[in-house]
Amino acid sequence: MGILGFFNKEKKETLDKGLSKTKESVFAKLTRAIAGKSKVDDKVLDDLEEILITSDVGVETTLKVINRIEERVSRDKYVSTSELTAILRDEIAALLTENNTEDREGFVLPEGVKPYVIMVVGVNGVGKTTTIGKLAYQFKKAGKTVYLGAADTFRAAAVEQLVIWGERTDVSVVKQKMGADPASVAFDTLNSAKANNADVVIIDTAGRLHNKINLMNELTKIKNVMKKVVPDAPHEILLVLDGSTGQNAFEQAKQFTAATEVNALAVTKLDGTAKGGVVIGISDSFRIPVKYIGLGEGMEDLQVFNRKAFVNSLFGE
Ligand SMILES: Nc1nc2c(ncn2[C@@H]2O[C@H](COP(=O)(O)OP(=O)(O)OP(=O)(O)O)[C@@H](O)[C@H]2O)c(=O)[nH]1
Ligand SMILES: [Mg+2]
Repeated sequence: MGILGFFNKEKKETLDKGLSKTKESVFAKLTRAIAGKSKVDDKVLDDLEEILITSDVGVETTLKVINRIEERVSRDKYVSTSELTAILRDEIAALLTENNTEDREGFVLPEGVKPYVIMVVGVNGVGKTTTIGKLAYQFKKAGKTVYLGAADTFRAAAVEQLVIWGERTDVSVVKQKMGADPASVAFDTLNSAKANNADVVIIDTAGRLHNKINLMNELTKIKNVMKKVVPDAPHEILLVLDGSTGQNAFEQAKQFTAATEVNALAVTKLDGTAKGGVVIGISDSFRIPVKYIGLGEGMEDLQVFNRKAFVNSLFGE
């Protein structure tokens, strides 16, 4: 087994397929930038900077990557353009893994925390409910007892959508009527979960309220009510970001992390977009780890984010 031993073939295929648009776009630009050139010079580096920025890596992260490559070029004197993708891959992987936290292997819950409570937040349409369904599937598959709480009571369809995911994955869903108090739904969910000795609770929340202040106040209220049942809940506040919105996802991450105690990120919809580079920028720019990536609408299309696997998939191994 290599470093990616746990990362099986099927998962790699989903990742490669999901990232293919981003990869094609980056490579097309790279090919153009180095056409007719044999050596990495200032012009190539300038073009590379532009490629990374237009691939949604973000300015700050791009500059770090360029600096690293510049250092390497000045150290090695002659760097051929044919080495450029390999160098990019190595330097981006090194940058992302520098802050030495290990990538997790698989959908694992911390030991001794029961129920482990995950509150899922994010603006409307980013993929919260779908991500919850996919997580429910994975935890259930791992033999865990899962409870879902339909605390997005803003729309009737939201509750139904979660109920469908509950049926599909064969896990319990706690709900009330549309318009019910979301905090009350969360309270009920935690009580049921506790009474049934559940391993994990995932709370869905509304992404759309009358305004941003309302939304943040409501999230705070849900959090506080949950503590009455499980004092250290929520253990995880998972912010879901739509990767296909590129820099917008970045902005949302900034706003949410400033307003709530988000401690995990999920970046969805990386399939079908050329903006997958945004994961590199987000992973580098926020202290909060990108925990999951969404690569499709199916149950199996959520992966635990692995920085090396991601960069390898994007720039070839
Ligand atoms: N292609 C693709 N589609 C996704 C992914 N994740 C979610 N979606 C789709 O995005 C749409 C919105 O997803 P939801 O899960 O309903 O989003 P939400 O954040 O719960 O939305 P609200 O409840 O309205 O706030 C759905 O059509 C999903 O199937 C993904 O990783 N890839
Ligand atoms: Mg939803």
